[in-house]
Amino acid sequence: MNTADLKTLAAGARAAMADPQRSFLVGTDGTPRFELFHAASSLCSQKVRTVLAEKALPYRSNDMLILSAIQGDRVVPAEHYSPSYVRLRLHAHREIGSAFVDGYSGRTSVETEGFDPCVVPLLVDYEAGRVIADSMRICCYLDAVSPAPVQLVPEDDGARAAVLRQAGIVDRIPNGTLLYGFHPDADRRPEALRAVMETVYDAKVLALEAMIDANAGDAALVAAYRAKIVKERGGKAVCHDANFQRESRRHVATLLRDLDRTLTALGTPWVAGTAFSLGDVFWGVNLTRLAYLGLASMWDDLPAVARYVGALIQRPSISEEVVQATIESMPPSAFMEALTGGARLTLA
Ligand SMILES: N[C@@H](CCC(=O)N[C@@H](CS)C(=O)NCC(=O)O)C(=O)O
Repeated sequence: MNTADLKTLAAGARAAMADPQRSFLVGTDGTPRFELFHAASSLCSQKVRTVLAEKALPYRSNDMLILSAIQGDRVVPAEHYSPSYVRLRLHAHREIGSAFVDGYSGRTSVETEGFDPCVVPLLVDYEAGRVIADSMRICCYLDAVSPAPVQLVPEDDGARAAVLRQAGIVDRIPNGTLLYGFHPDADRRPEALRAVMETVYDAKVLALEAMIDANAGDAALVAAYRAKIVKERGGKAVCHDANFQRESRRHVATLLRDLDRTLTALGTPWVAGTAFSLGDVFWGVNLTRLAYLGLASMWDDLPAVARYVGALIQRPSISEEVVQATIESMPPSAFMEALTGGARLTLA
């Protein structure tokens, strides 16, 4: 896409944000190469922001509201449902080629679920005239175009495979279930979050139906919104399903035991060796989310994971873009204080 068209769509996506102050420059470059559409609280966005921070890359940050709200008889759509933003994602989708998402598993991986046209994050690269969707692809792209000062995906084939294996494991964790689902035995999510989750799917579907009505003449947009509705209806169907919730948590417990074994066998500070890598970025984000949800007890008997969490949250990029961002953008969770000892962690 040419730069003028990219700029027009990006400006449209920004214009749909209720508060223009949530669009700002990170770094000192007045016209940065990159623009990121994301949300402070979003796990996938945190991965990308951590990579940008590791590389000290300047960018325009658009911190979007990704929850739709029902206000009286009116629905206020999430900002990432706007036509301009979804058109940007559809453009990025052409590079990926997979089908649209067509159901709900609790996972958000493009690799296993298909492409969701109505999510964050999204990266615009004005220099290359490209739009990149999906956190895994965006992180690998940023690492490739800007390998200094820290290369997060090594060039050596074996090391690269080990890093991408760990990032892939995290990419396929059923985070949707953990955040949106009502666990029958031990739902430790903050009360305010649970309250939101009781109506979140209805708000999403109403908002998406309103977007279809308002854009009925645009077949591509309508198809995108329809795919999203299928996924969200699927989420609603299982959010109170006890077996589904228990099974997701059991699966995560298995992954954590595997992680403990990997860390113990390696004996290195990081998950794929002595160098901090994209695997650590992904685990740092996900382990922080598990702690926020009150699930840090899952590594009570996993000493290598416990040590790893301690090291991850001391890393300035993770401390700022993940831990601090979670505290500032999500309903308060007492479990975050347990993770940080109540202190702001930024070391820089
Ligand atoms: N595979 C995608 C998943 C993106 C995704 O599911 N994003 C979530 C936040 S982490 C989102 O935008 N949720 C809002 C919604 O579904 O409406 C990626 O890694 O970028």
